[in-house]
Amino acid sequence: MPDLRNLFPRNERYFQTSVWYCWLCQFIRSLTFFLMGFIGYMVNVVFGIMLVSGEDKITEGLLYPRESETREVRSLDGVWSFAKSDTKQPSEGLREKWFLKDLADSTNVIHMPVPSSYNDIVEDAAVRDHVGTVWYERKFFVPKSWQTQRVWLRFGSVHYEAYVWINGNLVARHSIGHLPFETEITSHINYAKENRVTVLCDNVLLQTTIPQGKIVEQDSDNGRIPIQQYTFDFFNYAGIHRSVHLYTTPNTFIKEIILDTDVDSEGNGIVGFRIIANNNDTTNYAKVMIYDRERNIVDTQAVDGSLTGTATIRNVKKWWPYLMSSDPAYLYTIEVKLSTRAEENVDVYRMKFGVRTLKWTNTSFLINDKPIYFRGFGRHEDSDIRGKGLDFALLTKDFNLLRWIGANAYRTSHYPYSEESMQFADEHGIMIVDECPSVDTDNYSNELLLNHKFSLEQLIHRDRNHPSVVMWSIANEPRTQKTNADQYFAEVARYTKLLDPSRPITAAIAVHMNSDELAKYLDIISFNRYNAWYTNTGRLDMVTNNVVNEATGWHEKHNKPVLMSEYGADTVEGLHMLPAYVWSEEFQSQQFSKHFEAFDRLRSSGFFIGEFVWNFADFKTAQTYTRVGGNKKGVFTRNRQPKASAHLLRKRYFELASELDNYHTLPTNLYEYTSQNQKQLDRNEL
Ligand code: GCB
Repeated sequence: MPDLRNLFPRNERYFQTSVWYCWLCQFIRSLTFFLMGFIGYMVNVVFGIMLVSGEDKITEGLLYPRESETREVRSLDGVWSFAKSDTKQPSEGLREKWFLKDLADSTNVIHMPVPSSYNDIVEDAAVRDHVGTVWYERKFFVPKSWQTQRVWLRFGSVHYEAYVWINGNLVARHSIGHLPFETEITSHINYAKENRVTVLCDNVLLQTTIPQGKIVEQDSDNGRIPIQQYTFDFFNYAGIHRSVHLYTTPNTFIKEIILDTDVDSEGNGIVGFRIIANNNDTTNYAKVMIYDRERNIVDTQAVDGSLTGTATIRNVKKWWPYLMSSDPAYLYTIEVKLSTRAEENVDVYRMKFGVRTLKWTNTSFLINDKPIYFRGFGRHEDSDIRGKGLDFALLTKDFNLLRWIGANAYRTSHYPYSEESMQFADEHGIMIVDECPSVDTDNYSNELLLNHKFSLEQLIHRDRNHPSVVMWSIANEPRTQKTNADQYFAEVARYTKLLDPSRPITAAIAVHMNSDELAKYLDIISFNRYNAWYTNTGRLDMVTNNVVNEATGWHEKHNKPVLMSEYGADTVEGLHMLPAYVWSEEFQSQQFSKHFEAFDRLRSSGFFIGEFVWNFADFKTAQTYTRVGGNKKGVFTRNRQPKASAHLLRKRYFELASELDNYHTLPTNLYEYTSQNQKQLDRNEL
């Protein structure tokens, strides 16, 4: 159980003393940092000291909450009470123990929806731009029947750091947003009375958090205030971003299920499974049933001891990506019934899974032995009002749009997306490049390395059973030209491959290939480049050759498959300019088209495996003069309406499906009728 004495939020120190004293402290701190940095640098240079890996943390449990004959699930989503701390006193609520009574008895509260970011819910810039802690609270009852069960409290994600109390008892603490955590609360629950859950959420990002940020103090009209700085290009939304669940398990329960699927030479599916029960008792035994989509039993296995076994699916229907097969995204269900010596079927858990193979070479990446060509997007979890809050209407709409446009993949730029979205990807056949939350990685330190590795460990633990996940991305645009980047990423890559050797690893690199120290550790090289936007702005005649040369250079240097993980142009919907001019819809379409030419040239050279537009939809960023209402590189607006480029991209993605994946049932409205002659030309091209 965490110790309350360690709980004071990380930015409190800025306000414990008077201003001049702070200046003095800061001067001394800066001097110390400078000296330490200098000494550290000398140590690195002279002795070549390496970053050490330290202690690796291991996640346990966290099966997605699902009902069964032995489990009940209750949602705690809804409207919670909410209070923002005074920015200058982020620990006030802790000192005054607000968690011991109703939040409204300690401070002013307002209504706050869960799940949602809190930033855009109220009309107050102080909430939107808040730095530090906020409080959430709600009440709930649990039925008496739960008294004989274990009761768990599970959060899909609280950004960035969370402390959770049940009826005044601290039950959980978790760092790193975008990832789930849970805790058993059986002994803290009142079964006959009302219960209270209180959450403290801290959004502060430091140089050792994932992603990194920095708190600086600045003068304002209201005195000195902390400002959160970060280099990444999306708004640091915060709050309880994903669903909160209460669920029950029996006393002895299934804690984890780990799957490892393959296809044998006769086309049978091989499903390796490992079941972990909480009691680790070797007298446990389990029955494992595999069902096909039509609910027919296709294999049954009985295991005991280590609860490890292999099921076989005759003539397996493989999981294929969207448009790569006439029956994509085929999912089976595994049903696990755990028994103990004392009781049969104590716990039952079911989950869907797919069977597919992944292989990669120096030039290609294969799914079910067929080369993959990614037609995809970089995305964000972002929308108006909700920020990064999970929203099923939005999720469903986004997957409908992905299918409408003919995409077969996206990267979870730049952090793990919701578990529900991973389930959607499995169901829709969308391949996922699954990214951990490390963005613009810099100022390498041991603590950062531990957190970075922990973020990957939590991500892989959460997503390892999803057939849609085909690759891990270990960072976005890390500063891989800097001192220590080499040792740091050698360790991150080693650790990721150790956790999951069945998938290739990548990172989206923006550093020039001559100074980069990371690509050598990757299986697949992804690069981000904004030709005609950040470089040679407006020059549509300086795109195609540059893209071809850069991709070819990466392949020649490292002899690995290459994909372009970001390209694009900010575009204000409704702005039209001829000839094409930056920010106009014409410019975005023409800039895409220049990339398409490059991609087609690259495809014929054999090592180029995919294209990911930046971005699926417009999204909010920190306020800056380079952004008009946020980043406008979306192919869709923030409200998910298509810009002109969406129609162009749709044609290309379906044409590629037709050319590469023999998918010929194209949407009838792909080409609008213009003339008999044109229609003929379009058809001939396919
Ligand atoms: C990038 C980043 C992405 C930004 C994008 C841009 O390279 O990876 O997070 O949003 O550029 O539009 O500047």
